[in-house]
Amino acid sequence: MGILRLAHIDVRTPDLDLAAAYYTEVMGLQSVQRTAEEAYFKCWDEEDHHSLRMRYDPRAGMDSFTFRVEAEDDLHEFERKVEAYGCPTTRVSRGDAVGQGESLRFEVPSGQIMELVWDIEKTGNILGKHNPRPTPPPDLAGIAPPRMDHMLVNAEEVAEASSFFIDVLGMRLTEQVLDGNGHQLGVWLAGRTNSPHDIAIVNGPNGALHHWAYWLDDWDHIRKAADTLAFNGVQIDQGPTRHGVTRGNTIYFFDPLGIRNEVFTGGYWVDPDTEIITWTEDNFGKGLFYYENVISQRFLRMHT
Ligand code: M3P
Ligand code: FE
Repeated sequence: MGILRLAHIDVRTPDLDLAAAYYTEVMGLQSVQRTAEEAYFKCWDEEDHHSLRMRYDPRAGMDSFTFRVEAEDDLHEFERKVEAYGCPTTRVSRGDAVGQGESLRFEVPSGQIMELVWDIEKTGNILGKHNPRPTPPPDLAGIAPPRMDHMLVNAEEVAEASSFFIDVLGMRLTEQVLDGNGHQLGVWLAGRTNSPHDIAIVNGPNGALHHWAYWLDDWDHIRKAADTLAFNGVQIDQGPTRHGVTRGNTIYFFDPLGIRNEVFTGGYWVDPDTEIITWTEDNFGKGLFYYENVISQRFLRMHT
């Protein structure tokens, strides 16, 4: 049993038309379903029904984030474990959410709503399964990332949130930042992927979303993404640069309604027995942005 990977993020946006235009034309996602109140998007190489759900709400921010579990029965086991830890859970029935069956919902210790699901509607990627071409059609708009990669949430008590993800949900710690007293300021956690992180947790207000990130295949695509963002007048937050933590190449920017996005590539391959990397607070500047070695206040303090 276990947590496989990030499945989708559900967010609120005060201007659904503007957000949809940005996520399709600039980010280059595929629009899979749209009503007056909500919109569903996916990347061209994703198999699930969607990886991003947006709904209209006057206040931008995250409703919930969803991870897929390995086996159908895992929902029962996680229900027991999460309840035993002291977090009440609820079941969302098949038919109550688009693109998936029954799910388990609960509030994690840092205040975000997390959902676990096994039964996901598979609609396939853009290439198909019959003699597929190796690349997407050349005329995709915008950045067009192949898939969503990871997300980052804030927590007032990083150690408490981190132990929930590790001890209760069984995720693996890959990197951590410790303050001078040995307390965790940030943690990077992997599910069953070989990525250095599927979710990270960094000190900040409970309940907050810092960003989610899309994967790009190489560093040159990060440079092209920066060109696309600048051409479209998107506000860039940081980069293009490299993280010390994860070693990934990155650029951060804001969607038109103020939610931070990242595109990410590189990093290293994590095996189940890879040893944890530890950063000390005095080196956190390099951990964040290896070339600049700065802890930007906007980067740390802005979230939705
Ligand atoms: C990443 C990453 C913060 C660190 C962010 C790191 C907010 O986004 O992909 O490794 O302190
Ligand atoms: Fe990130």
